[in-house]
Amino acid sequence: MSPPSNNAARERLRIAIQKSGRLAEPARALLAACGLSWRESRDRLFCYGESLPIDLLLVRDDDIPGLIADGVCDLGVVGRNELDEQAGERARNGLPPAYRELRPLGFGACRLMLAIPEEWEWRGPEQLQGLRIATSYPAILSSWLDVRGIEAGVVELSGSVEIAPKLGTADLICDLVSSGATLAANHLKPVETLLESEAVLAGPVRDYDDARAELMAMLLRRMDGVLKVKDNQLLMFRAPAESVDALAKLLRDAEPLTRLPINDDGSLNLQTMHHGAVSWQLLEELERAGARNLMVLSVERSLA
Ligand code: PRT
Ligand code: ZN
Repeated sequence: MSPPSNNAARERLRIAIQKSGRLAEPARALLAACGLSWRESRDRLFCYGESLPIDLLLVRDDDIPGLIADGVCDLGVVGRNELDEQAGERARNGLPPAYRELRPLGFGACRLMLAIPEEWEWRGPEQLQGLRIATSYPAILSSWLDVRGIEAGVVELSGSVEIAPKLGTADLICDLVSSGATLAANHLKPVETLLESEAVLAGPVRDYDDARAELMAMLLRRMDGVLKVKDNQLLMFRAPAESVDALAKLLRDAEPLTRLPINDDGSLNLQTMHHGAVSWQLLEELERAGARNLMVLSVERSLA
C-alpha cells in the first residue's frame, strides 16, 4: 500500500517515525501504549492504523521535519537535535517556522557537544577563534558561535565526524554524544554542551480545525498518561499504624502514602506511586521497618 496523496481528505492523522535506528522501536512502543495498532504493509513504509484513524509513515529521521513542514505528515517522532537543526536552517534561509516540539518523550537522550583532542587544554569558547569544527549540525553550531561572537570554520560532514581531526579536515568536532565511548576511542574529549537532546513529538505550528484536531488532542492526552507514569511503580503493603511515619520517611521518591481500609488485625493497607523502580534494597528496608505483604506493580497508563 502506498501513502495516500497529500491532498486526500484529512480525516486521518499521519505520524512519521524512524523506519530503523535508535528511535524506531521506542517510538512504536510508545504509540502502541497509547492504544494504536496498525496493519503492516509489505513495503513497510506506510502502516494503516486499525484501532484508530492514525497511520504511520516509516522514514529516515532526517526527513521527518520536512514531512511535517510540507504537510505530508501531521506529527513526527524525531530527535530534538534534528528538529532544531532543520528549524535553524529554515531560519537562516529566511523561512518561517514550520513545526514545533509538542512533547519531550524521555528516550533517545544524547547531547550535542564540542569535543577537542585529548591532549588540548580547554580554556573556553574564545579558544575556538579561527579553528575548523567538523559537524553534521552546522545551523546549531553556527548560531552558537554567532551568539558568542566567535569566527570559526564550520566543516559540514554527514557522517564519521569523529575522525575528522585525525584526517586533518578539522581541528575539533561538534557531535552527538551518549556514552562518550566513540569520543574516547578517537582520543577526543567533550568540553561544551550545545544542546541536551532526546526524542520529541513534533507537530505543526498551528492547530488543525478538521477531524485531525480531535484525534491529535486524544493522542496527546493518552501520551501524557503513558509518559507520566512511565518509570513509576505502584507499591502496596500492609503495616501497623505505629510504623507508618517511619515507613513514609523511607519512601523519599514516592507520592504521599494512601491509606486504605483497616484490616481485622488493626494493620493498615497502604499504597503509593513510586517514581522510578522500587529496588530490592528499599523493599527490605521497608520490611525491617514493619511493612508486610509488600507488592510492586508496574503502571502502564493513567488519566488525571
Ligand atoms: O537512517 P536514519 O537517518 O533514520 O538514522 P540515523 O543513523 O541518522 O539515526 P540514528 O538511529 O543513529 O539516531 C537517531 C537519533 O537518535 C539521533 O538523531 C539522536 O536524536 C538520537 N541519539 C541518541 C543518537 C545517539 N544517542 C548517539 N549516541 N544519535 C547518534 N548517536 C551517535 C553518536 O554521535 C556517536 O557517534 O552514536 C555514536 C555512539 O555514541 P557514544 O557516545 O555512546 O559512543
Ligand atoms: Zn538520519
